[in-house]
Amino acid sequence: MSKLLVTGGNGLVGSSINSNYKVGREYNLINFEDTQKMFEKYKPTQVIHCAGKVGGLGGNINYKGEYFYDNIMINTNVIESARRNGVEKLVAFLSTCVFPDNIEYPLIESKIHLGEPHNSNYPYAYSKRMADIQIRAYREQYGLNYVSVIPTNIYGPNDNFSLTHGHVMPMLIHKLYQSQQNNTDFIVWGSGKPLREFIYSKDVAKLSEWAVNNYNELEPIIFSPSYEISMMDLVELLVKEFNFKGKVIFDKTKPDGQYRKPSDNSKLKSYLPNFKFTSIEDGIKETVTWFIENYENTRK
Ligand code: GFB
Repeated sequence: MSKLLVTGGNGLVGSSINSNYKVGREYNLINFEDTQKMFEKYKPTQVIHCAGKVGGLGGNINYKGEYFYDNIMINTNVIESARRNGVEKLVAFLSTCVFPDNIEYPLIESKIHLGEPHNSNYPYAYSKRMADIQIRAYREQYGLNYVSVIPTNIYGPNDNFSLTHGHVMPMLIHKLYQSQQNNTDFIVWGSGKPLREFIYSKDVAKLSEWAVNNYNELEPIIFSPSYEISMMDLVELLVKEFNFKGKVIFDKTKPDGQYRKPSDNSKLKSYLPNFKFTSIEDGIKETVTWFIENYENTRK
């Protein structure tokens, strides 16, 4: 009987994964003994490892030491403890920000280690690259069928709507909600020119459930709809969703971060040619509805 454990089980992706065994912050995965306790209690055969210290541009720029230390400890502990506790299959999460900054686009899986990541998030990026290295080493020495997946910018219900550390989608949704409530200007960071690819959290949940049972390659796999949108156009979609009539201001004193990170999803399509990604319009509608309905209790 397979038993699937989800780390980061209350988070953006973990909360959408179909499993009876989910852990949130009950265990401190930065601590190896505590990580062992989690595995000894649940004795899983499979793991989808979603836990990590994640955040948007602001968080990554201002807390580089923590983003490196927390993630390298969490990933190293979970992958090693899984091995020691006989876990047969583990899926770890990377992100398209781990790719090199100056490289020929589009991003494909084989380019992951071919250069320095963007300066805004290199500590997070390298800590995630090391999870790929640890998995490769464990496949070679122990013959373990552990794999990693590379989603683009994820958004959806149960995200962190923090006004300082948040990713662009949840942060703009929270700010727009406040501007609407308080009749204030809607402040957007940067020039609006950068491009991003967004994937809905429920699509990532479905794809990681597929990967735990069907993806067995050494090389990671990109989870992406391979559709880029500018921050300017994203703002237009959000303003339309809120029917916001107030002033929109682009604060150019705030960072733009990496200009773009366009990814190629041909490998995923070769496995799942008919996978239907949720459109950004539908994903935004569901996320905004969820945020307004859960405003008091949501992470922010
Ligand atoms: O999502 P985000 O914070 O992270 O920012 P990255 C995406 C883009 O949105 C940047 C612009 O170009 C920002 O300048 N932006 C506009 C805003 N207004 C806002 C705002 O109010 N808040 C935020 N946060 N952005 C992260 C990496 O990079 O991507 C992480 O740092 C991780 O490590 C994550 O990989 C997926 O896409 O720039």
